[in-house]
Amino acid sequence: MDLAKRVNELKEILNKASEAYYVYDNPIMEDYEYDKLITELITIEDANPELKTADSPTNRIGGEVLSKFEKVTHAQKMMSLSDAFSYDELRDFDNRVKALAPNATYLCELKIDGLSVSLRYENGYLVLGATRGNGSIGENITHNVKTIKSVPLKLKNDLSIEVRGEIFMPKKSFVALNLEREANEEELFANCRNAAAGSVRQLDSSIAAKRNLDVYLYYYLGQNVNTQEEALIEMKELGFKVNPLYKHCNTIDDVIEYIKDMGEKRPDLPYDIDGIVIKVNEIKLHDVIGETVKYPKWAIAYKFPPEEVSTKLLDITYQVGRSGVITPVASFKPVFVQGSLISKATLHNEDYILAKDIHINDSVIIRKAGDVIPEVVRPLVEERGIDAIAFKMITNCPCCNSELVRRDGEADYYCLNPNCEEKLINKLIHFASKPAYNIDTLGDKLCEQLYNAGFMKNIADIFKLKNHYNELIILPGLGAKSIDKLLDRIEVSKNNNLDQLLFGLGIRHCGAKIAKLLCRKFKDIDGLMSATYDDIISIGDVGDAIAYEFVEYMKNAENIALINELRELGLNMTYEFGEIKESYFTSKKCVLTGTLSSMGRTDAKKLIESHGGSLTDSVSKKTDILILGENPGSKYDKAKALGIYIMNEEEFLSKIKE
Ligand code: 3BA
Repeated sequence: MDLAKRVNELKEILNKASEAYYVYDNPIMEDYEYDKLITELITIEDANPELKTADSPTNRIGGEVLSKFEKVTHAQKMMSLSDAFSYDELRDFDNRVKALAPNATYLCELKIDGLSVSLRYENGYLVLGATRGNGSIGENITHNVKTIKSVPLKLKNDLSIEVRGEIFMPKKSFVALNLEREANEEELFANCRNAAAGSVRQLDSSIAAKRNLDVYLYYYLGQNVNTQEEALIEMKELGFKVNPLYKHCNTIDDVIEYIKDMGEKRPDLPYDIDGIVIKVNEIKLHDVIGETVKYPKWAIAYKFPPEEVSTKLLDITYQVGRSGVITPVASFKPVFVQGSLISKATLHNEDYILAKDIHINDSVIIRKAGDVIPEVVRPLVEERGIDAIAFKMITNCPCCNSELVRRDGEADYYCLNPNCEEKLINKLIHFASKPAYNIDTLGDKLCEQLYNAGFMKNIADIFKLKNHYNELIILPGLGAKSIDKLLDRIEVSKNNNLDQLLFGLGIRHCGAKIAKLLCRKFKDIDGLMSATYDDIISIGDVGDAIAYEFVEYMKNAENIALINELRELGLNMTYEFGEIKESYFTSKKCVLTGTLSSMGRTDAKKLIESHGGSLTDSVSKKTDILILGENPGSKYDKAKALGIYIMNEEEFLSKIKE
């Protein structure tokens, strides 16, 4: 076969599929098909590097690591925008514009809360992605820009052009990223913009590749277009992603109408916006109106006030985390902020509350940081009444009453009682949670209930619940069916990989990522238990606080006893490197319908993948096997109609074990 021809074919199909999915939000290919074709392309390119071109979709995978950022001088200065915070200021802007250009009309766009980027194409190929920097000089971030799926690597025409726009992270991706960072004990991003900026300011492009960044373009440099609206349409035709919610307005009253309308839509948009950009639509009028050294006088940004609501702070309560850390929490009269009802917000620690001078019974201003996490902005000191109670940090644990300690140089207080019940419950909750041992039928509430009922005091007890079957099925809210499901899931979970167990133990500073690194190095539980401080430090990516805590944990007699008990209970104690087994499922495309009693969908997918198969969402001619769970959906009918092999759960499990 002519490889060069095949490479061209693959590039064309894959780039088209990606454009349909990421730019037009209109998928034309199944994920597994895409994965199959890209794997083929990677294989050919690896064997024949001369066939890899700049527009190959394999460039998006990332992996290029720079030693420093290169400076880039912008061909045309990237200006900034002047701000308006009120409709009056907008009317002033309109008057200034009309004095110089009486016939001007306006093109209004959403102001995406991300970071500006400039993209340069030469002969149709993307050659440069650069940050705004100080407007004159930015940084070369081409390696990261190439990982953004909606950025065309090659244009349909062989044009040499520059376009500018905003890189952003969708709200959902931001929330998911922070959840993952929390599980890994990494610092959280405050909002979508910081998360996007933090992702493109990385020397290693494989980080940006994982971050689900996106881009909207809004500025088309020096081309033959007459209006901003034409520029947007033209960019869209060239294959760039352009935000569709722009509007052409003839008068400033129409502009204000549009702003109000978008203000209402704002909470429901899948990305953050911080305002509306208003531009004179007629490009020939831009020179007439002019610019200052910093910003064009033909455009302005109306900034939305962040939605802040006042409510009454009813109480400050305290949570005891699994490590014993005490977190003060504000409880206030429930209020709606940007679309959701909230009644609690973390107050972090003593210093935070004292610095903000928050009193109980104060009226407080609440807002959502980064549009998601509720935050107490400040108290309304001027409205403080005689019922206000100054804050004083508690001295004893709210749960077990033991005296709290604040270590030198730390802001947090800790409860050091190893038997503090709230701490024990939170340890169990952490162990069962998704990023740890992932026992999805054992949620927070059930952990608490089983702890309080006396059946589950520590991690080992989870695996002994089956000895209490008759007592468990009569607990309030439970029953034989839910207990069967719970016990099944617990049994299956014993095969989990060792890093999940290690993370689940909740060793101080040992997040999910560190647990993986340690397992990779020491391979099994005996290796981990006998690792010395120096062995751990020699990994390189593990710091000395972690090494110290880890060795201390493994020296402690109670911890050793717990681990030995878990071993006897049959939990997997070796680290699997994720090799793929040759099996019945090798290269088979499976689809699951309904629910399995022995595992959730995520585990079924992992299991099938580790046996060489794949699990996809929808049935097609190419599906090999339909796995039939309880309460199947329409996939069952479709599979029958297509004559696809159907297997029930029992057969699935026995084939896996073969
Ligand atoms: N339009 C940001 N600047 C924008 C081209 C001008 C402009 C923005 C904009 C100056 C957004 C300043 C940084 C910059 C490209 C300069 C937008 C947005 N238009 N829709 C008028 O959505 N955030 N930002 N970026 N050149």
